[in-house]
Amino acid sequence: MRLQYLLLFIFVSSIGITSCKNNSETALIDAANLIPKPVSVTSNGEAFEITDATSIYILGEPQGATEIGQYLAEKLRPATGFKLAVSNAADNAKPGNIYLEIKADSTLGNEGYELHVSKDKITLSAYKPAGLFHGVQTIRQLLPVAIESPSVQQTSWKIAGTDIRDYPLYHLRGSMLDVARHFFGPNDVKRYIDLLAYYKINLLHLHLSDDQGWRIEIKSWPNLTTHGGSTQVGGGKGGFYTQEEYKDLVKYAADRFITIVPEIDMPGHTNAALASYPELNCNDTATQLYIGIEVGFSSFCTKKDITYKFIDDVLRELTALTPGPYLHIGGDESHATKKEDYIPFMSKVQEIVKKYGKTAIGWDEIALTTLQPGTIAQFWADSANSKEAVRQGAKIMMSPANKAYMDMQYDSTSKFGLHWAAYIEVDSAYSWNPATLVNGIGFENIAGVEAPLWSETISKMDDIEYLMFPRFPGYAEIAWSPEKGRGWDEYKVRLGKHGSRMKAMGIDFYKSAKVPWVE
Ligand code: TNX
Repeated sequence: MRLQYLLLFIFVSSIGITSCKNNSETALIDAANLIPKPVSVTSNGEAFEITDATSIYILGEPQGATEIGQYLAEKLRPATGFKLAVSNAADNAKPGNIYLEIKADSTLGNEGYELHVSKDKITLSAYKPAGLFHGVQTIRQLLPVAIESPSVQQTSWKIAGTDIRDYPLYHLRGSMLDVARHFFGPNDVKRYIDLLAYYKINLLHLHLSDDQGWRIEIKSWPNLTTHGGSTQVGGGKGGFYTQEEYKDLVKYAADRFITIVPEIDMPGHTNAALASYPELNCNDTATQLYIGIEVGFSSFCTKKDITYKFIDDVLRELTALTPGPYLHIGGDESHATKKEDYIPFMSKVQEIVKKYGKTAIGWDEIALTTLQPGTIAQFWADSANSKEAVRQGAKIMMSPANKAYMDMQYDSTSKFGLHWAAYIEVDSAYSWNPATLVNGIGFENIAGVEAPLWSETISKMDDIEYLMFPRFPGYAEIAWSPEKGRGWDEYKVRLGKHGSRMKAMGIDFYKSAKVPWVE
């Protein structure tokens, strides 16, 4: 009997050991850790190790690949301590290296990529540089968690052998940061951009003006920032971006294939401007600066010519700072503007946007007006408005407040956030489909998916991270990954494994009990 047990024990444990061994390389880089989940992933059982002898080679005509090679080298440097060289190569014959290539495969689209990892080499190819950039994020996620450490770590930098082909579901994948209710300086915005880039987001919507503050320097109307930017919710000192600082942010984002969409909210949400210039008010009297969190009490004087001169100046200066195609003109919660004034106002503002060669985006109320061809309506609350936009032939940006608003509390105990739309736990944030959420708004009507973060209750980067994580990776996946194969039960396991990665990145995330966290 005893011997039988002993033999059984030896037999069982040897199965355990062999199966561990067989899986050890693949387990390292199990695709289970990737967020957003790629279109297709297969494991080939091999593993590649990055060492200090590894080079990053650009194959063929660089066409923008060199900068991405350098970005990859930079990302690998702090934790590995390796200074990987980036140079050109005629072919990928030399083993032990990483190869980047722009290739003429338009089926990958502007943002898709292919990644092949074998024991000999890593080959990352794409049709456009943005695809290479997204592929680099996949490489980062395939490496051991320690790769995100800011200091040198002693470990072997192995990547499990894999073949990935990947491209996004939605063309626009965004997040909004409200820098008006509380001001966040350029360094915070850069960190925000880095966090977006890690999850293959390509759009950063900056809410630059509201009742509590005006945050972008407009040279022709200087009081907007000197006065209108001088405070914030709760009465702090506020702040604003000079045009130089803003340009630097636009470039920082563009280097990471992220387009900044600037928003000037109007005709409501305009108290900071109304406090800065009396002539923008119907009674020619400047309002007081505002540090509360009520909405819907302010309005530009829609009947004055000076209002349109003002908006023209602002949008002209903003256009000069904006290489991207979009200007967001707000249009939400204009409860202090009569409907008969709101409609011609928003139409005129769309005309100005068009005059400057840009495409307008507006919150869903904009559908009450006649939409210019190309105008995007951002669904946040009113499905009737959004359907009306679709009826007019417009595309919708999907930001349903009860699913995608990152300023909503997780539950009643959350230390920051509001809950007017819903409590949004991590599972609820993930479990919805933009293409079926609203009857009558299907995949073909949708321009993209955006997760907004309003800042009434948050004033520091740590607070941003607490509301953003761990919900944000889920929005990135909804926007990027195929609908088929998405499901909370499978996703939560990947997210759980991702926890240590967020920790290594210094992200101060909410440890939701819904997620099986793995240390
Ligand atoms: C609604 S969403 C707003 C914002 C608030 C937000 C808070 C939208 C277009 N308007 O002004 O900051 O709720 O959740």
